[in-house]
Amino acid sequence: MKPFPKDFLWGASTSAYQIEGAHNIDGKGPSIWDAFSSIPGKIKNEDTGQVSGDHYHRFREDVALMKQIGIKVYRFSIAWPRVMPTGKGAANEKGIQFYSDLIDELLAAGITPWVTLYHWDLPLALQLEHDGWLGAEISDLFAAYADVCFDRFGDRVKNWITLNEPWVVAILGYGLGEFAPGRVSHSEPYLAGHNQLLAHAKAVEAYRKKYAHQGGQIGMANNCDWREPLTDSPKDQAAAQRALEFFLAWFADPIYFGDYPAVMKERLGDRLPAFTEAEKQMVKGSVDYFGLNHYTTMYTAEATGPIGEASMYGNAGLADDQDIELSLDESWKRTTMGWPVAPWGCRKLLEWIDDRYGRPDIYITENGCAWDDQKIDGKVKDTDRIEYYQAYLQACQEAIENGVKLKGYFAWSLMDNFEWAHGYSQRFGLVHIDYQTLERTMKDSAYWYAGVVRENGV
Ligand code: PNW
Repeated sequence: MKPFPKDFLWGASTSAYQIEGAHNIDGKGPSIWDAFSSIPGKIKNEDTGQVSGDHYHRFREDVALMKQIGIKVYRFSIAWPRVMPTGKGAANEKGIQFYSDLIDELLAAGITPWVTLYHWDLPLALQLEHDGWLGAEISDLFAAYADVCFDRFGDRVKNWITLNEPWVVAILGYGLGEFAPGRVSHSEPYLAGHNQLLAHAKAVEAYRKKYAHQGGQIGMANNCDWREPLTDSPKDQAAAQRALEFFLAWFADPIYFGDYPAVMKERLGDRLPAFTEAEKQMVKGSVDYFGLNHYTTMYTAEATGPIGEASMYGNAGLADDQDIELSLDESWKRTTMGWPVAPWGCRKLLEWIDDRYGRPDIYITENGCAWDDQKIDGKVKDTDRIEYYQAYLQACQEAIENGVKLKGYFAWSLMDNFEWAHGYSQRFGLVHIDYQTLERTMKDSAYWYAGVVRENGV
């Protein structure tokens, strides 16, 4: 593999509910994921995040592992209900202390924190009292919470991500009911998306107005798969473009251009809320960089009949709103999530973003894969994961050579964790966690990754 630019950032990501455990101690309030995972049938094997990797108690050990791998930047999220148990009002000092200690531990290890403010664990009280992301108050409540985080951590945290994957929250949380809060609707996703954009923009406005002296940067992490036209017919090409606009441009167009894509307005009508002029101005320009979570690729065609099975997967979105039909090539290797390994799609997506949004600085804030662990002689052989990372990093390298301003890459994930509705059945980590004993084992992929980081001289 060709070397990356000298100042390229190498990191790994996690999120609070997926690794912390300690779900009800030191004053933490319940989140919608605590509630959702207590409902029978929602999570594979009835797993919950109550203990998970117990990172809350073992974070010093985990930071030492990061140092060993050579990771230079670490992306984690703050659990809103740990910092504000009911989502508003006074901060919970023990929750603040935990994140403060984690940040200090990272800095002492020479690791730069990248902090996500919202990775899906909404305080349950806000769901019950304010209708979660559907409520008119949620954007102000989020901005007030964000303000507390900037105030308490911003002296040491210089890289912020407001929201993780608003698309997933909207589609899987409010459209397909697969994630918390488990709602099923064809209109709520677009309202939940709208309120997330406003929440993001209000938090960024507060950061820029009150905390400019901290000298940090702020953005959002959007997820998008690549959509490759099934054939080169104009219809399929238009379908693939439309699918990308319903996926990524849904959130990125308001941020870069001040409004939703025309195709969404046309097709959704009243189901897509409209921004006021003042809101357009506030949302436009509300990021300092483009954060991208990317995992996979699917073929896309214009739908010719009823939407088929592949398009019913969560990652199609509401396919009938888009008139698209997804498919895959049976020869493609697929991870245990069922997601195709198609690194060329990563390069094409980076180039699509580069082109559409005027060559922004891009950070891949998540990329990775789930594979079952094969333990051999007490070590985890991780050949498939190494191959995936090699291929996707190669694709990133090609994008950079083609002029894309890709500035950094975060592997998902640092350690095995609670994979949402899949519970502990899907293993994304560079580090293996044995959930019986909570022991950590390094995987081959972690050593390989450490090698790549070293080769690039950071
Ligand atoms: C992301 N989809 O979730 C999240 O940011 C992580 O918390 C998660 O563990 C990781 O990717 C792996 O799943 C996604 O259906 C969930 O397209 C679903 C989709 C995409 C991303």
